[in-house]
Amino acid sequence: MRVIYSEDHKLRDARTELYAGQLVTPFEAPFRAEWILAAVKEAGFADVAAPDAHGLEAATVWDRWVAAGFEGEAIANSFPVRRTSHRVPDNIVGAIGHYANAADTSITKGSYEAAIASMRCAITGADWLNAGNRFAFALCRPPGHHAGIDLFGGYCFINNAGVAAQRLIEHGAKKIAVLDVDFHHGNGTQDLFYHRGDVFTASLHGDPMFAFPYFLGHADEEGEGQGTGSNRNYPMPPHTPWQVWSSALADALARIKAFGAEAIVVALGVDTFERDPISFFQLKSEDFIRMGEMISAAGLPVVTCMEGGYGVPEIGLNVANVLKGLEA
Ligand code: Q9C
Ligand code: ZN
Repeated sequence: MRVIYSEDHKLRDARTELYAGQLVTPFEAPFRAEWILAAVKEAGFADVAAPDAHGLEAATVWDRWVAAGFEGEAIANSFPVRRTSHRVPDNIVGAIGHYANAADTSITKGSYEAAIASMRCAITGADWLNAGNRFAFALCRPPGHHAGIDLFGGYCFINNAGVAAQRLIEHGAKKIAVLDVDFHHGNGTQDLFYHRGDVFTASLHGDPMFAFPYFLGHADEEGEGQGTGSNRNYPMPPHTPWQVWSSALADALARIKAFGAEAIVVALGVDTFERDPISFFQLKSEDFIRMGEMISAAGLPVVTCMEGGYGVPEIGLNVANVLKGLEA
């Protein structure tokens, strides 16, 4: 298992998240990656490498926000919804609303650089598989699975797992699967590949009737056009325990095998943990070992990209347990 980690994640250190009608300290904060890195090292995963360099174009959002004279962090508050135009406004407030799918995620100085570093971890992880290795863990932060083709939100800016899948395809793979086990539906990843037949996307998550991202993730979303049949959603109700969750995982893995995937990109959130502060499943720390074992039993190369998992010290242990299960 190679672990890919960049210190540049620390450049994403927002002060504000719009949550429960207040600006709170973000759940998605630098300590997460530090705790996870420490725990995976502690568990014996010592092969930690920095990501390779991959393109960085200049981003202008933060500069435009500052130039507008605003003192707070850049938070979208107006959105193109039903019966509106989809032109991109010149005004920076309108422009960020155009590209946002949620108002929870503030943009700050350094957020873009951190998002690029996170994406680089995913690309480098995919390349570790491209070089013939079986397992990589891209310790991506900020996360990515809520970022759509042209949308940010849900703490995500660039869809790291999607980029990894594309990297594997561009290296010659004909079929790849993205398996999203984060508590939240992988709406961004679903968006990226919804019309494509070469990338199978599966997501196990809190039912969007009750959980973020609310507007996507239902069981009847199966893909369209060339992608018909290549998206699978497993929405589950509050208090779902491992016994139920794992039968959804078994079904997803069977479909990934039937699809003929040559590798799996795992979008790994450990916010399915019973004490996660913003989620409602009931997985226990030892369940994450079983999760890794089940995924490993598919017999495919696996690049794991870090997604969510918040607040509690166990996030590190839970991630290390998945990696242990994968290698068992
Ligand atoms: N009461 C990821 O796990 N806020 N993003 C939800 C719940 C947004 C989660 C509020 C959660 C985004 C990568
Ligand atoms: Zn999540």
